[in-house]
Amino acid sequence: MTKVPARSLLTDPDRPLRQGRYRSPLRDERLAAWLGAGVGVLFGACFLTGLFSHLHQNPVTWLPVPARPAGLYRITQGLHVASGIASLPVLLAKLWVVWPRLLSFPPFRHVSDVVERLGILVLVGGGIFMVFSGVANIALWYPWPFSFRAAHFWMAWVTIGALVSHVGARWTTSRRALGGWGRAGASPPRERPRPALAEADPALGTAAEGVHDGLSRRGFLLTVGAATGALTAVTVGQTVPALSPLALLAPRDPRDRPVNRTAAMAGVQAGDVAAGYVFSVEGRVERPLRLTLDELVDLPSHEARLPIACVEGWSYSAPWSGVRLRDLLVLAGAPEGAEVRVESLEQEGAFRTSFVNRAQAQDRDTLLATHLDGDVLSLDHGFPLRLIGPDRPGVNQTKWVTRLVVE
Ligand SMILES: Nc1nc2c(c(=O)[nH]1)N[C@H]1C(S)=C(S)[C@@H](COP(=O)(O)O)O[C@H]1N2
Ligand SMILES: [Mo]
Repeated sequence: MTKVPARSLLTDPDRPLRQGRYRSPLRDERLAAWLGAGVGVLFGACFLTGLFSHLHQNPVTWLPVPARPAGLYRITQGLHVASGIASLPVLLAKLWVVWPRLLSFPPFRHVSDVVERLGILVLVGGGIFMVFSGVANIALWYPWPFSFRAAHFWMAWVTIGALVSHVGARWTTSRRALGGWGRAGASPPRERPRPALAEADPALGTAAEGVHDGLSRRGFLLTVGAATGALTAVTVGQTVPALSPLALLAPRDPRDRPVNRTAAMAGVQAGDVAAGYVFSVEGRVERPLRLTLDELVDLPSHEARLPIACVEGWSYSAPWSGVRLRDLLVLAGAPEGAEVRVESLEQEGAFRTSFVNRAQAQDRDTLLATHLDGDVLSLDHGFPLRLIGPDRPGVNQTKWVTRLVVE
């Protein structure tokens, strides 16, 4: 057996990691900067909309979520899922463009190189984890022992932290590569000479080398854009009605009024509901209420067209009708500015209760609904009574409601 010295992997002309082996006119700084900007915008949008969703599910008193516009959560969460999915091809393209640089030999010249590479590892690993765990959650597939929500939330901070420090480290180079935007009197981007990574690092080629036998930079960007657009098109139909026929990769079709957790899964049985259903309003009220279903249905009913928007990205807007929450609060003599905890017949499960803040409790469209699309609710959609309110995530639209506790 011939002994191959370790370094030959990097220096032998025919070895894959040899310097300069991955020369391509596409591997230049300008393209890297463009793709980096794309990843930055998509991750940024995904992060902010994710924080908004977190705030809905983990309310804090000093920053109450608004009740209006009614479709706000539907838009932010649609954007969250779409931007997360769309970021994947852009992230992979960016990695492809810069990876010879990540493998260049010697691996680092300064301590700062090590720090930068570790940061990139966290950014890429974190980004891939975020998209993977999000998509797995959409598929209701949890191939890990930890809590999805906690891991997705904390990893988002780690990833965005790595993104911010990477942007900080690359800001000057990227701005130069993008043509000095934002500087007064800068010439238009295309006319500026483009410094190539190859100047600093022989592992990278430059567009100026004239080896234009493959894709052009524009062609490459268009391909990445098309991949991103196609992924978006086959998923975003779960929330944009006009595109629903295209939503091949979205597991649930909103036109079918999907159900994530059925009554059977939640341990709620039709028999139990029929036998002894009582609806009550308790807590900080002057006149606690106990109503049968007939008494509840005799109260004035209102109709509201409201979206139901699952955190997983699917949503639809439909006519709901039932009793206004604020009417029940008046009936029970709840104090001004009351906030409400809504409880389900469901005994266990993360979504058996939800919180309604002051603005949402007072909104004319926050209903304890008995009907959807003009029909009595089906057991799976929460019969006999479910909460539906403006600007709330699906997880907070509690089904099989049996009690309100005024706080
Ligand atoms: N009690 C209870 N209510 C619940 C849930 C649940 O698991 N238990 N799931 C929620 C979630 S995640 C969503 S998206 C909506 C979906 O409503 P639907 O099943 O009527 O479509 O119900 C919400 N209400
Ligand atoms: Mo949901």
